[in-house]
Amino acid sequence: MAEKKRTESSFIFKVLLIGEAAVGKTSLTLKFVHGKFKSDYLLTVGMEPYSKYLKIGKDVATLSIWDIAGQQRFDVFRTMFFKGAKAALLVFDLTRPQTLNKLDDWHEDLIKNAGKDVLKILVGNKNDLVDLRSVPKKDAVAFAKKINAMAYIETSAKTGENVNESFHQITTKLIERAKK
Ligand code: G3D
Ligand code: MG
Repeated sequence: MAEKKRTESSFIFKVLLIGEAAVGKTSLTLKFVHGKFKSDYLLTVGMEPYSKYLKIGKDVATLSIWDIAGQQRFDVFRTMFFKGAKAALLVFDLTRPQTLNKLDDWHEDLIKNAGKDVLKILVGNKNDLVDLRSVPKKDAVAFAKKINAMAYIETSAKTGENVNESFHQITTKLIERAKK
């Protein structure tokens, strides 16, 4: 009797980008989704999620990517934003140390609203601004460890460095988890 062989499976994951204003959340999202930097749509207006289809090995996954606008942090939409999220990129700006410090609050919000099992990756963005860099790698690594993030990655939405890698890493892990 012929048995149908399972060759691929598909998954849908809600992924959040959180962090202070102007760290590059929208830029990273657009770079990943459209491959572009500095588009006309940089302003985060609402909460319309972006959708991206990814193929990793034999698996396919659709990411529903939610990029929050800073000012929405305290309003009623927050519940909707966090609800059902499976993973989050906690983003800070490598040229502004206070944006890393502030991730403590964002992390607290995340856990409170999305649960403690949400997968986290710490992202230090604007890696291209080498001369302005003011966050030592060890500080970021220490924070990643403290919040139990799966990784710390330095990115540039401008050059594209490590942008795909960040989303791929998180998706690979999400698929792994979903299969368990
Ligand atoms: P946000 O969504 O987190 O608020 P944005 O941040 O994506 O709107 O980005 C804020 C500003 O930082 C934008 O500049 C954007 O172009 C810039 N930016 C984002 N990522 C990078 C990066 O990796 N490198 C550099 N050099 N700049 C980046 P403007 O001037 O449009 O306000
Ligand atoms: Mg934005």
